[in-house]
Amino acid sequence: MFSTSIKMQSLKTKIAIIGAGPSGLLLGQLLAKKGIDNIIIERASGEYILGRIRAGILEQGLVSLLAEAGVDERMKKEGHIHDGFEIAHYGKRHRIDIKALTNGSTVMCYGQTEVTRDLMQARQSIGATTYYESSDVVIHEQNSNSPFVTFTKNGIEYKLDCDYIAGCDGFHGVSRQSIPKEKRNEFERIYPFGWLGLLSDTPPVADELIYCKTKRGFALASMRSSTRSRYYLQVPLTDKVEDWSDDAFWAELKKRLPEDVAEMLITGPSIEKSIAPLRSFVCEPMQDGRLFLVGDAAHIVPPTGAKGLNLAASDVSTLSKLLDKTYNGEEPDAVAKYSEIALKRVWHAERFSWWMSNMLHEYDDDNMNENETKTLERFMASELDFHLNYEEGKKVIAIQYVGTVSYTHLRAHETKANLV
Ligand code: RFL
Ligand code: PHB
Repeated sequence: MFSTSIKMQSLKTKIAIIGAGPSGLLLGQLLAKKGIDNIIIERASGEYILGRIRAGILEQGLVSLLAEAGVDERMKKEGHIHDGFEIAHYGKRHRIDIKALTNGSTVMCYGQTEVTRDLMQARQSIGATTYYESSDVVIHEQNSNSPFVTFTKNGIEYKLDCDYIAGCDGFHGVSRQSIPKEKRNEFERIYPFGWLGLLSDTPPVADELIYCKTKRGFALASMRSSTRSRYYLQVPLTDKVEDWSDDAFWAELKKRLPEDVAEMLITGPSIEKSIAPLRSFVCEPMQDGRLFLVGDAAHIVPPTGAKGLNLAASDVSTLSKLLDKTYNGEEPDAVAKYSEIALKRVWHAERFSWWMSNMLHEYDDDNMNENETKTLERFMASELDFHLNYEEGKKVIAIQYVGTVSYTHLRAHETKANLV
């Protein structure tokens, strides 16, 4: 039994949110708009969070959600709408015209850093509370009617009483670990390579993203603006960032880009360089009593399909609607459906990201013999032939890239649950 120490400060809110990444901040903002008060507890400083370079591509569902949260003003001015992207297969460029192939859907190129900055500012302007640089965050009694969270900040211990807890604390957070192991069913695939990313203040090499499959490994040419580029290289898991000077990065990238594109590449000093491992991961269920897992706390996708942040936003959308129904008295037990509804979209995005990753990376898997490797290569070559050279195949990529399939699926489940 937990006993409150005399020094402990008591706090109270409706929703305790753990983590001030995009999931936590967006959930906080949407709930505040619905009049549901919440407090965010975050381990890192705001500055540290804004220094992490992550997603760059937002689906229309997320763009609409940012509008609903009232944080889309800067994105509308500074973001770039993309009507398509390219896949280069051993140097041959294929355009996926997402707008034409999906009856008008597009994606928004606007960095996660900027989305987070906009959400932080919006939270500050409504005067909602965030405890940055908190430590020892512990979740208590999520299966009772009075759950609470304890944490420490600046040497002061706090007890936060709440109705519900949203675990928005990413893959390495405490929320998922607070669900007893025997209640969790976890699915995982760790890929035998990582992505080395480089950010530079140089103009992007092309107007649209180019995903490159080459014999030397995968590469991606992406961007943040007309003056800022983001590039990635597939690297072995054993590589360290220190192994890669800027010069070595640019030289390798030039070899992986199609020749005519490489000729246009403008290089410059890196302003950030990091290696991210690739993983597919899902925790089922995404809730335990009054604790809900949201975003990367519940699932991870390899970045190849640009789905992680979009999936996190879809969780946030579903949870905020369910909490609204619960609080406005329409359906007091609505939140019980969260995991079931959210998981439908999760598995669609997991499958798409896994499939794109398999198709576009070079595998050097020690567990396969030479013949198995060659056979797999033939399968992947045929996958690419179908998906890059036939309209039907391109459409399959396009509708999943923009997210319409998974959203249609999610909407069907939300409709069934009376959410829309
Ligand atoms: P985050 O962003 O990890 O935030 C979690 C927050 O929780 C805090 N935290 C704690 N706070 C309190 N107590 C604790 N014990 C805590 N432990 C952790 C952390 O400090 C942090 O602030 O999770 P969130 O909010 O769910 O957001 C998920 C997204 O960040 C992630 O899915 C995307 O970045 C994935 N992703 C992409 N997604 C897209 O939709 N489109 C893309 O183009 C895209 N590109 C990418 C990506 C991820 C990448 N990396 C580095 C993994 C490209 C890359 C390279
Ligand atoms: C990025 O710009 O960081 C980015 C874009 C598309 C992806 C992954 C990452 O698929």
